[in-house]
Amino acid sequence: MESQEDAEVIEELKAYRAKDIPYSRVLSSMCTTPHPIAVKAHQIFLETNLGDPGIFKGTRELEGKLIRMLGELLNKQDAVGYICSGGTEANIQGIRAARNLKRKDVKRDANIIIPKTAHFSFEKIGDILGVEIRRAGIDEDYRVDIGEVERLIDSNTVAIVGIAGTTELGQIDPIEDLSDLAIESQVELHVDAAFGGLVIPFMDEPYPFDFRNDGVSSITIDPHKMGMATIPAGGILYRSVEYLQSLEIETPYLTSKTQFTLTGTRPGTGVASAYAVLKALGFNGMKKIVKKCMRNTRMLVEEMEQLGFEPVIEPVMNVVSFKTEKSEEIKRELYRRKWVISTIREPKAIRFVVMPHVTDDVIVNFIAEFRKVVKDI
Ligand code: 0PR
Repeated sequence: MESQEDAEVIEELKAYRAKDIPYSRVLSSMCTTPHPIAVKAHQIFLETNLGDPGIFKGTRELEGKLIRMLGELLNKQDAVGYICSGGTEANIQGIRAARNLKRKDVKRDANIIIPKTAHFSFEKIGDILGVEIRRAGIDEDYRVDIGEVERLIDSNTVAIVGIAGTTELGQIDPIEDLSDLAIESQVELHVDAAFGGLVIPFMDEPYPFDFRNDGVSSITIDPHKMGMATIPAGGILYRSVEYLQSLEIETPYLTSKTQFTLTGTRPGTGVASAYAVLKALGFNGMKKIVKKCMRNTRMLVEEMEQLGFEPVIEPVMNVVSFKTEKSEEIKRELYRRKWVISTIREPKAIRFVVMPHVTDDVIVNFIAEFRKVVKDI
């Protein structure tokens, strides 16, 4: 039986948790309610620590199996990598490996070229790794301008970056062209598919953003976004083992002799929950989820167009932004009414991510409230 003290702590925790906004009112998040099978898997792996894989041999084996599954999805069955804390860590490790491989001796003065539309995690990368971040402009469809990337490359460039599913618009950069450019210029190409990695392969006409392009060196792909895994579960995959080796440090007193991960202690829960979702749903199950999200995205677009709002670009995936000069006021007023949406930098627009929890009921409820807000503003 639960002691009096335990019961009191649990009550206290529940009171804090009740202050959180439920996902049914959140249209701004790239995370979602974990799939029920993910929750079950998470519970089984609660005490696992992949930081000491000699102890958690089974968990380590499962991680290998998940990496092979993701590799297969990204069209390279023998890709290597690991499950990390999220897209930020995956991007850090992608760029760190590129820098280490290209700069074996002198690590100073390296630079990378990223699209202007890249996620803010690249700001942290510049700061942590000390690489110069050069930003390339975009074309009228909000894809990176290849000509500008080419002009920015010089002898100190270690990597160029393409985004498959930009945070603000869900757009996909021309990865095929970036791949050709990377090969020609002898630089690495890191693809940030933190969001799109578990969307694009399940779309009706999937864009080839992955290892099929010979120039692609590493890919970020996060199960804790569209993979419906429990948080934290990010993924970094590399074309070959040299990239991992370039990250290795010695761990003399552990069950393993070296470590290539950024964090030491790391959970096996993300591995188990991500694996469980992909295995239980399979390719067709994931396809159905993505199809529903795309259908709901179109439903949201139709409703918003009826209210006079125009999307910045026709949605490519389940992320869509609508132009409005009053983006900040709208976001603030909706938040006051306990609805969460986000805004984007350029152009002024309000942004929605139509995750699996954004069902047609959620959209109907949201639009009813949104109508009132735009009338008042
Ligand atoms: N790369 C891309 C393309 C991303 O969109 C994100 C996160 C990352 C990398 C970084 O991933 P982690 O946050 O896992 O390190 N994009 C979301 C965003 O900025 C993250 C997010 C998720 C924000 C849920 C809010 C939220 O409620 O929108």
